[in-house]
Amino acid sequence: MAIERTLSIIKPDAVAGNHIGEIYDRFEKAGLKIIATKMLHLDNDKAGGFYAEHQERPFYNDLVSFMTSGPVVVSVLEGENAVAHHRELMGATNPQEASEGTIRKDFANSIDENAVHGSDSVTSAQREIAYFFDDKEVCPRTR
Ligand code: RTP
Ligand code: MG
Repeated sequence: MAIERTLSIIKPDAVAGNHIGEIYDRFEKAGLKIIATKMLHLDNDKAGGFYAEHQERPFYNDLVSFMTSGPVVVSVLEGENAVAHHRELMGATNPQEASEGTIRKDFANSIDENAVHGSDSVTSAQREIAYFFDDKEVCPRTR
């Protein structure tokens, strides 16, 4: 399997719930390496641009409003098959449909406030990582 990179966002509900450490623990225990990270309070332009693909969807305004409601933690994860592996750890978009033991099952309350984001393809991951990080802010392991 290929070594990939993917973008993770711990969303405002999970930051407010004090779940940053527990979510990071799941990534690390699953073998995903955190190779970049920052905490940000997104403004409308930054959050709206991130979710631009959903601009015409009925939930877009609520999504941007939620994503700007408090700080988020944005990270780059690296590992084998990282894009799909991370999505498996996250669980379904709607936490009511998420499998037992997934992040959304355990930490999310609704489809609108669902704790985490993860890139949905390698192509999206490349775009999303560049949206938040300069090359020099990404720190692959040297040991
Ligand atoms: P994300 O991008 O946040 O990782 O979530 P996702 O891939 O699982 O879902 P996506 O289809 O990309 O949707 C982005 C976010 O929009 C909200 N959403 N609401 N009410 C709805 O039908 C609906 N569909 C999507 C969710 O909060 C989702 O995370
Ligand atoms: Mg998505």
